[in-house]
Amino acid sequence: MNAITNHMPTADLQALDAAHHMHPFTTGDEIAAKGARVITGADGVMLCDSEGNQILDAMAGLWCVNVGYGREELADVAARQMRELPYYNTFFMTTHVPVIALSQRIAELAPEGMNTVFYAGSGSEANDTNIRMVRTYWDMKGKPSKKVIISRHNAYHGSSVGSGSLGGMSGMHAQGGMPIPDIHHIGQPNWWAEGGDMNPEEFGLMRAQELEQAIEEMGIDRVAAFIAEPVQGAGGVIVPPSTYWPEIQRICDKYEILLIADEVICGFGRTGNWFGSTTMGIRPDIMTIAKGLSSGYQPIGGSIISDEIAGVINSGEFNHGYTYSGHPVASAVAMENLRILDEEGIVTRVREQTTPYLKQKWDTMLEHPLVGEANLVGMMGSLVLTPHKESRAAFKSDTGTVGFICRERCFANNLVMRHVGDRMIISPPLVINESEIDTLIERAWQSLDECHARLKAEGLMVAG
Ligand code: PXG
Repeated sequence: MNAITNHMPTADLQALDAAHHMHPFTTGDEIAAKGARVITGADGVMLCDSEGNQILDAMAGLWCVNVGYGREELADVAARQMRELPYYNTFFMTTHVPVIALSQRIAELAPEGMNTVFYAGSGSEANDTNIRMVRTYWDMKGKPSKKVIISRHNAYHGSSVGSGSLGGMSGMHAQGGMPIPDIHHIGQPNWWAEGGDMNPEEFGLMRAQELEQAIEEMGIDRVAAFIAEPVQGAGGVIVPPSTYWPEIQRICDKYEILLIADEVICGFGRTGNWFGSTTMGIRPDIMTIAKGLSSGYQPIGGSIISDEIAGVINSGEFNHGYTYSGHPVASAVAMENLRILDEEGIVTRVREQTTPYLKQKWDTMLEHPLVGEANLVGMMGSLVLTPHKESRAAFKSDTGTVGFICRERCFANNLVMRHVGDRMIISPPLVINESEIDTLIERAWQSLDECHARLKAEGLMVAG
């Protein structure tokens, strides 16, 4: 067997990759025909590929590399922990120091009354835990009929059978027998696409009240919980109107259903606070965490649980857990990542400096002829592309055609800015500085210009 290294020709690496590696959310034949981009290294906010390109990663990997790439401290902690105790489980009445330390630290950072963590290896696993946790909670409270979890169309909560069912992605539900029973979806607070003639505040209220209608229709004796991302991420960075979350909180309180905030993207500084729930002013009973918890340096996720739920679940045996629940290396790396976020004042800087700076630049993108709406909450933003701003029109071409062209232009200009349908989204590392933000905006503007020119040339600048 020959060693495969960074020094091999890109085409050889691509051929081997296509021959033996099936990629997530990818058409295998397409990747085989075009070849994957081979990322060979990264530092700060920049990626390097096998062709020597320096690419600004405005997605922080997959919304996760909050402290940026190349942090030696995280590598050192991982190596140290691997030497001391590379693995032990947290089943069968055992524990270890990294998981104790991390749990205590998360309890300090979490909102009041949330002091317990159940660990998983990812956000998907954590949301699977949540499904079983809330149903078991109500069972143990003598209300076994409370099983339904209400979620939203176009939500993303993971890709396992349970979490993918919670999510509201129709393309995912079409494959592999999802959703599982007793998951119900209501509308999303996407005013641009679905608000019609209402103003954003009226629309936000209307969408929140769909929760109340669903509870009334199904009966309160059947509904266990509502789950939502404080700001939808993978759905396209959809920022809810200001009326949305207060109304959702009112309804959860009134009917005493559990509120699960999926903080997998919003957590750990992304919105300018430790949790998106703080930014949105909500009081969840469970928070799903992953991604920024370790800045993606190790796979780790979990559920932060209210004292009330922990008290009930702890009174019996919860028959649930993963081999890697509370993995010592992942826990130690997460702990060090939280230290960096805290001691370097990264979360505060996002709130007080970086967000205002990026927002002022991001808003200028509205002057671009393609951009109808520019949203930003902390370090997550979206641009809605449109052929006609005043009527908030969608393109006549299939949804995503224009977004895909724009993403291709971004890639060509050494910028990772993703598309979701015809929305362009960013979620850069939280450590991005002002001159890097300037570069991001320059490359985004250039890419939009090139995209616009191509749409005009191909007759695609047409409303549908
Ligand atoms: N909840 C939310 C809100 C997420 O964004 C998950 C749960 C699942 O986490 P894991 O660790 O199981 O992937 C996520 C993940 C995209 C993209 O294309 C987004 C995610 C994952 C992969 C791709 O935007 N989010």
